Amino acid sequence: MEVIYCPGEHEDPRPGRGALPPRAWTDRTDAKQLRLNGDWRFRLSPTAAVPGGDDFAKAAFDDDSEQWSNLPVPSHWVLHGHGKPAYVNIPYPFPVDPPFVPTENPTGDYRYTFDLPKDWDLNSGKTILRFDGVDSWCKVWVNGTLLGTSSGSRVPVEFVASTALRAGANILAVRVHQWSAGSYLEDQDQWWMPGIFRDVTLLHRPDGSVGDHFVHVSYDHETGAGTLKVDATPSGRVVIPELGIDAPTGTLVSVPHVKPWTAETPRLYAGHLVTTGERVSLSVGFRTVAIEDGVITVNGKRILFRGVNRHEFHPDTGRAVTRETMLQDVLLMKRHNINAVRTSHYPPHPHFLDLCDEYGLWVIDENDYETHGFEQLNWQGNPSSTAVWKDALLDRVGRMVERDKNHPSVIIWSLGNEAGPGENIGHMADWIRRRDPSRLIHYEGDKTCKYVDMYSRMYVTHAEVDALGRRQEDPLDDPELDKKRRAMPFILCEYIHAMGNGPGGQAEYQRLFEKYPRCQGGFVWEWIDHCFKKTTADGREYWAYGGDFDEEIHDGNFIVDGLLFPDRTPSPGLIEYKKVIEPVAITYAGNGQVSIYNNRDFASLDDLIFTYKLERAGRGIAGGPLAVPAVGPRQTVTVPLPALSTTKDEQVWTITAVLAEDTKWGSAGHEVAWGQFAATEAPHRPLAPTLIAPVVDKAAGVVTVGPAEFSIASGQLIKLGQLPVHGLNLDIWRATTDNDRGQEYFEGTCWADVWKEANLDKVKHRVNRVAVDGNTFVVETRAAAGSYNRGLLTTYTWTAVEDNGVHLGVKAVPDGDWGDMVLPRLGVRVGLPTSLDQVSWYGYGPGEAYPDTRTGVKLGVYNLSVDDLQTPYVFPQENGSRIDVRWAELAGLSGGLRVEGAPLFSFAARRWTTEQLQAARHTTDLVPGNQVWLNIDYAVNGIGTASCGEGVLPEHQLRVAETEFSVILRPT
Ligand code: IPT
Repeated sequence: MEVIYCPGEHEDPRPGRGALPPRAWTDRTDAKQLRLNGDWRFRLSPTAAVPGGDDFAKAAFDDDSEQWSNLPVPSHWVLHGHGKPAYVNIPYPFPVDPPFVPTENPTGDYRYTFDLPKDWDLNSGKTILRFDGVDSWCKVWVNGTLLGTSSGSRVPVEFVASTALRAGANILAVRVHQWSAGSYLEDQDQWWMPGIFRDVTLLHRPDGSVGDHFVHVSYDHETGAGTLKVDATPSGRVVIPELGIDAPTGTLVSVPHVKPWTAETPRLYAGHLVTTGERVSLSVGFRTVAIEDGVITVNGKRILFRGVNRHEFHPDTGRAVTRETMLQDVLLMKRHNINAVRTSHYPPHPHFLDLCDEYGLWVIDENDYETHGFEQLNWQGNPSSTAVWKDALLDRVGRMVERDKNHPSVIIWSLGNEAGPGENIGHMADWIRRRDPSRLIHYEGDKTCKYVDMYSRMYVTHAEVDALGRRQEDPLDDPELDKKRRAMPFILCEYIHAMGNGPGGQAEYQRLFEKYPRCQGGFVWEWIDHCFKKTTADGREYWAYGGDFDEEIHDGNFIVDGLLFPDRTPSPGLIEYKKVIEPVAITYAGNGQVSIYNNRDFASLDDLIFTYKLERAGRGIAGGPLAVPAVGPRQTVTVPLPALSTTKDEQVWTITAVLAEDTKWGSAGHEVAWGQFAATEAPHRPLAPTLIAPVVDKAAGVVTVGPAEFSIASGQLIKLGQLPVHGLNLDIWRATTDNDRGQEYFEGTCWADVWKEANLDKVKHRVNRVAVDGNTFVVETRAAAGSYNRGLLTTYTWTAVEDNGVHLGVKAVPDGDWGDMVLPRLGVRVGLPTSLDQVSWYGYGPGEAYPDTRTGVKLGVYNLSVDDLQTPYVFPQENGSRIDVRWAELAGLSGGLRVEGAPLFSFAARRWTTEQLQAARHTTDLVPGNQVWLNIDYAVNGIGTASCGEGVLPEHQLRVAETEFSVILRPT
């Protein structure tokens, strides 16, 4: 047999060939650099075996044929009309046969012609070609000379290009395979998107230029002194003018007084490293990371992570994100009180870390490593435990550490995500410990914490976090390991899953982090929805998710789980998170005083100014600055509030803390924290009935109660004043949320399934009796779902009240066997004319809120259109409910409706029915109908975070029980 083709080197599990050893990354140097980003020539082939072999790499190759077109670099070719992106969460999209990948292996050939600048000196030093990210495997030639190969999509690779280059025009050729042995190591929950997706740069390395440099720092919080040692090859001098440092590399320099770097006070000292051939800029941040008494400390203080997991994503460009987008992310994080990022699940573009240094964010830098798909094979053959992968794993973790080691923001190295257990995890940890003992090591998959420095988990329930806080977790079999793990700090590397409406239960987690020193906070899963724009046949845009690109295997909308919508608009979940993690706790201290607690770990509150506002029945009556004395980290002050005049109305204090001056990340006046509490509560005074009896007109078949007109036959409200009203009935259904549908990861109840099985979405209303009873009109019904004997005996009692109103009392009494059912909602729904398109209310807002997602909303008077009341979740679901509303008015061109609580209600208004909302798969499926549907709720069920995590906590569940509630309706 003569073998004439054998697939390929891209299936070799070992690291690529020909690369230079990894080193610290910087683009701040006086050595010449040439970005090779731009329009490249590109050809896509369906398999790795491309006809013509490597011919395309030859300088003389003709790339003008019709197979070739232009493609921007950096980019993913699947976002430029060559194939499609594909989303899978856990399983591999190809057969698991490591290290082999399918023959069907989209392969991109790239060619780029560039002129070497005239002053580029090829005769001295070296010229290096660097790729910052190529997904997933590449082979590189310059002018037909092979430089090497690389795997490891999100770590850089450098090749020496000097001898292959020539003055004038040069041709760079790159072959990229979508699938390679490395794909087995890159099974992250994200879109599969191949291509050269980060910068390509040519670097001149003059003789005597810096090969590698390592900035070692420390800070002694007791003395205020710092140390600095910069190791470099070759040696040179380190100059930090501001500190008077001008010292040889390799020497330990003590600085008696230095300002430390923290995420709250990101003090950097500018300087440079000078060798005979190069001058590299340095940004030095002095800090010491440690574990002391079982907690993670920086500069001697326990820190608390208020974090997010950030994937790199932009809806137009995928993981090829611009520096503007990186900055936008950092600004959004800072403006929402976020202080930490886990770079899930790979090292980000290196510039992002420069921004974290500069703006102040704690970083867990994560290795580009996940093998989650092996879980369903019981981790058999898993690279973490298979010797053949050891070198590849050491290679990629090394490329991360070497690249990022000079960032003060990086305080923790993470070995990867969801890659099971195994000794290769230990090899990576050992290597890091030897190379960089100044930082901590994280890996959630090391369940026994054999190799890591902290106990990390994901999606743990509140109850378990509480136990962990007390160091009362279930023991490990091995007593030694158990002792070690129990003494460790605890973090949630992922928690509160921001999928769809929610996540609920955030405030309850935060309380645990603040209660137990061991619990050092967590990282929300995740920062942004990963969706691409698509257009319907009639030209309307929507956000596409898994399955929208004809993927054979996909995980649907599980990729739509961010605190930001795909266009980076903050979701209600982010507004909630901002409030839950705010760095100042402002609460009522009693006796007309407000308590102000500085919840920061390092900084004072000197950058903030405080104001107060007093509102009466939602209208501002007083306000002004509030003088707050200096308050150090973790200290409290109490401040008197101005004197109050008494009134019969509800009065509310709102105290806000805003930036006093413009900062790098926010303008003066930006709200950082706030507190709101009652000044005087309004006693609830029931309205006096008018004592006007209902008027019965049997001939016309109607009954009139004050402004309300009813049908005798159906008992239904048909008119309110001049306003036609449609189908006011008890309503217990909501379009299920991702969290209602959840419990995939936790054992527990998936309420959406229980509700559907119980037909709660198909409630029928039977009228038992329509009666006039003194001054009231009474309609007795039984609201019940098909197929079962359970129902709610529902009585509507209507009474005319003063000022042309009608009081509706609803009593719902469970009938039949409800078990321990929870209801989606309990209230009434009514159809109104579409002209009622403006809503104002006095209650919490301006955004939506549910019982367990209501921390971020404030009591006030708000106005929004019906359209703007909707939260446009990418996957349509229940949304837009406003909580604890005192009154709401729907108005339009002609006539309107006012609803008054007796005392409180929740409401939602939308131009489609709940049934349409339930059926929709994309926002474009929601088409306004001929009614505005108003839900007036006594209560709604909580939200929870069961799409991946814990369900609704018992105190936020709406249990079936006998219930009475009332509202007053008035035509306006
Ligand atoms: C966890 C993953 O680490 C993360 O990448 C993401 O997939 C998240 O879940 C859900 O969106 S793993 C899960 C089994 C808890």
